[in-house]
Amino acid sequence: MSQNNTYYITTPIYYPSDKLHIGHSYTTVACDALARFKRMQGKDVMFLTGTDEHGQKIQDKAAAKGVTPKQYVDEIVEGKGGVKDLWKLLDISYDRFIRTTDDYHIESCQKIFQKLYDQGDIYKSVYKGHYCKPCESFWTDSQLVDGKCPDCGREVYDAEEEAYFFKTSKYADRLLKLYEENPQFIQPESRKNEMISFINQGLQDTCVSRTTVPWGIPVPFDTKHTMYVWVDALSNYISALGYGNEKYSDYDKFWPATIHMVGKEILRFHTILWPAMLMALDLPLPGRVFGHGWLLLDGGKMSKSKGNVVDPVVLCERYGVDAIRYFLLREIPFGNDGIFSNEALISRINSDLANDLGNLLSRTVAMIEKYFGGTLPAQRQAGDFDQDLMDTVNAMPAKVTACMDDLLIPQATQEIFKAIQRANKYIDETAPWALAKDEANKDRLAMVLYNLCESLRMSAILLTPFLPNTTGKMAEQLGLAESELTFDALTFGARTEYTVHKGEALFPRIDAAKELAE
Ligand code: ME8
Repeated sequence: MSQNNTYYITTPIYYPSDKLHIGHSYTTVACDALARFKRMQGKDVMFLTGTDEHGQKIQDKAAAKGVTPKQYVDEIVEGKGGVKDLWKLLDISYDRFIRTTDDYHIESCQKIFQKLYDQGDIYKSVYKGHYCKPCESFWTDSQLVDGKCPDCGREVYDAEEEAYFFKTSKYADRLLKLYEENPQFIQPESRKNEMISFINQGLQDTCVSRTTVPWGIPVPFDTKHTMYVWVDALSNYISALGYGNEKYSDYDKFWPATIHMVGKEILRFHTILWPAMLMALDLPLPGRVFGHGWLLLDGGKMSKSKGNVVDPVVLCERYGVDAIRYFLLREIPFGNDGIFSNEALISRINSDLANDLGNLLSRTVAMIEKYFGGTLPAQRQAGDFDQDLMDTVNAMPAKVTACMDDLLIPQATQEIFKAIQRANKYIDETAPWALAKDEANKDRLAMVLYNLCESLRMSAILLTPFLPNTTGKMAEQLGLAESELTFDALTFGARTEYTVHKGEALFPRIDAAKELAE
C-alpha cells in the first residue's frame, strides 16, 4: 500500500499516431502543476506520463508511411520535435515515461491477462458488434447514435470474430458500491451520474482481444490474438511501478494512485473497466479519477483525426512557454469545456501576466533602484494599508493549497493574482512617488517598497508550479536565490533584506490588434 506522504499522479498515455496537440498539452500541464505543487509541499511524488503505442490506427499510419509500426512510434515519441521534446519544451517534470512497447510493460500485461484468464475473469467468445476504426471502439446497437459512432459520429462497420472478453458485468454492483462509498472517486461530481446510468443500463462484458490487429501484445496462451487496446493501456499505471515486472520496484510505495487525470471521453474506461480489472486482480483502487473537459476549436473538439489542432510548439515559440501554461491553467474552468482562441490568449497574457504581474515587479524594482540605489534600508516605518496587504498575502497560501487539493486549478491561480492585484492597488494607495519627494518620508517609502517585495516573493513561491521559468526570473530581479522559493518561506516578513536588480520585462505586452491581423 502506498504511504501517506506519497502522491502518484498520472496522465493518460497518449496515442502517438500523430504529433500531440494543445489538448494533450492541457492535461499534461495540469498534472505537472499539481505534481510540482505537491513536491513543494514535501510530498514524495511520482508523476507518470507516456504513450499508448499499439492498435489499428498506428498500424495503418505506419503502413501508409512504409515503415514498421515500431519505427513509426519511435519517431513520434523519441524523434526530433516528438512527444518527449514537447514535454521538455513545456517544462513537464514527469518522473517516469512509459511506452507500451517497452518490454517490461508487455511482460506485465501478459501476466495480468493470464491471471485473469486462469481465474475465469477472461473467457473466449464471439464478438458481434460495430467497430469505429478512428476511435478504436466497439459499440453495441443501443450505443450507436443514428447508426454512427457515439464518440465521433463517423460510420461504423459490422464486425464478428472470435475474441476474449473480460467479465466487466460481474463487477457492476461492486462498482456502484465503490462510487457510493467514495464520493471523490469520480470527479467532477457531475460526471458520476453518467457512469452510474451507464452501469444501470446493463453493463456488457468487454472485448479484450483481436485476431485482426497484429500490432498489439500477444495473448500469452493464444498467440493468434493480440490484446485489445484498453487492457494494454490501462495496465500501464501499475506496470510503470513494477507490477508484474522486475524493471521497477516502487509498486508498494506508490500504488494506489492518488489521481488519474483524464479527458472526459475516457472517464468511462477509467471508472468502470479499470477498477473492475483491479477488483479482479484483487488490487487496491485509485483515490480519484478526474475527467476534465475539452479544449474546443471552431466549435468542435480538437483532435488528431479531425485535423483541427493547434500546435503547442508554435504557440510556445510565439508567446513563451509560461504564457501558454498559464493560459491553459487559468482560462478553462477545470472540468468544463473551454474555447481556445488567440484573442483570449493574448488578452490573458496582457492583463494578468504583463500588466498585473510584470508591472508590479518592474515598478517595484525600478523604484528601489531609483530611490535607494537598489538596496532597501533597514530603517522602515509602518503605515496605512500595510495590514490589509499583509493579511491578503498571508491568506494566499492556505487558499491556494485548498484549491489545489480540490483540483480547482484556475481558482488557485486566481487566488495568487488576487494578492498581486491587491499589491498593485497598494501602490496606488501609498503613492511611493509622492513619498519620495520628501526626505522625511524615507522610512515610510522603504516600508512600502519592502511590503511590495514581500508580496512579490510570496507570489513567486506559489506561482512556481504554474510558471516555473518566470518565477526564477522574478527571484533574480528581487535578489533572491531560486532555492529560496520554498513553501516553508511562505510567511510575510520571512525575508528582511532586499537588493534588487532590474531585468527584462517578464511578459512583454502584445499588441493585440497587430497580432490578430497577421
Ligand atoms: O485516449 N481537449 O489517447 P489520446 C482536452 N491512448 N484534452 C484533450 C483534447 C482536447 N481537445 N484532446 C486530447 C487515448 N486530450 C488513450 C488513453 S489511457 C490508459 C489511454 C487529452 O491520444 C485528454 O487527456 O486520444 C484525453 O483524454 C487524451 O488527451 C486522449 O489522448
